[in-house]
Amino acid sequence: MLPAETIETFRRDGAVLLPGVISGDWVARVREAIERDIAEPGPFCHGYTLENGRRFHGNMRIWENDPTFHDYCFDSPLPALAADLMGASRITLFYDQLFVKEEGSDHPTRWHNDQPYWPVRGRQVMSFWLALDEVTTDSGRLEFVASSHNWERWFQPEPFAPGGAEYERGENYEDIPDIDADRDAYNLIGWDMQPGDVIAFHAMAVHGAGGNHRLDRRRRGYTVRYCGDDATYFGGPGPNAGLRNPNLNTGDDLASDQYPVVWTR
Ligand SMILES: O=C(O)CCC(=O)C(=O)O
Repeated sequence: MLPAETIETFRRDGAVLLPGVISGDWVARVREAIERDIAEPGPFCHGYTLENGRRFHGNMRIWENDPTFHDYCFDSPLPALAADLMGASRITLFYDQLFVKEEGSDHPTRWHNDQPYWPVRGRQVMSFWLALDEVTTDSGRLEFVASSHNWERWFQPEPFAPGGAEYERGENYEDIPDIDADRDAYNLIGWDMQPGDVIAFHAMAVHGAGGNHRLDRRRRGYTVRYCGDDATYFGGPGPNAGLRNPNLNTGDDLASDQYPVVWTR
């Protein structure tokens, strides 16, 4: 489905822009579902109000309760694209997550890599971040440290905002360097985006995002995380409690009600 060059870029850099891969129809449906979620967030909501009164709405595992998010995770082009990018023969849905920076919600998203936050091990683990608005530097576009997915460095999860989820110290996890203090030392990549554009990125890719400094535009992002053939459950210390699966043990195959198989070759 994808040009070989796109797959090569994903594997080399750990992140690649997929322009316009999500149709206007999906964008409209996901936007409506986001409003439903904001009005009635479920148990995994991690939204908060900033000191300036502006709102950041975040939530996860929302496909489990909303038919539109469910259908997007299962039936959009994403599972097949994940298989292509990772070279996988089977795709499980790990979970989905919303990142809505309302106008003036200027808190940056801290630099991190995702997999230390997650109870999953393996190399075939990735995400797709969908833009639901035009995204520019001043509205909080994502940035990645190119090729950091190959560093094999597990950075300690920390709360994304004061009062956010706390994390146990993971075994062999280290503190993230201050990337903003030394930006020239890193090969940073990022893209302005239009609604329907998606960034595909590896779960070990170091990334962050600016705040939304614009007062005339929201920055709605919706991310879906998928795993491929070599991913297994991890029950040890470090990851987010809300993503754990009480029915699995370390080393188990992920396929389960919580992490359903959504695509097979
Ligand atoms: O949208 C953001 O600000 C952060 C997104 C992110 O970290 C992710 O999708 O893993």
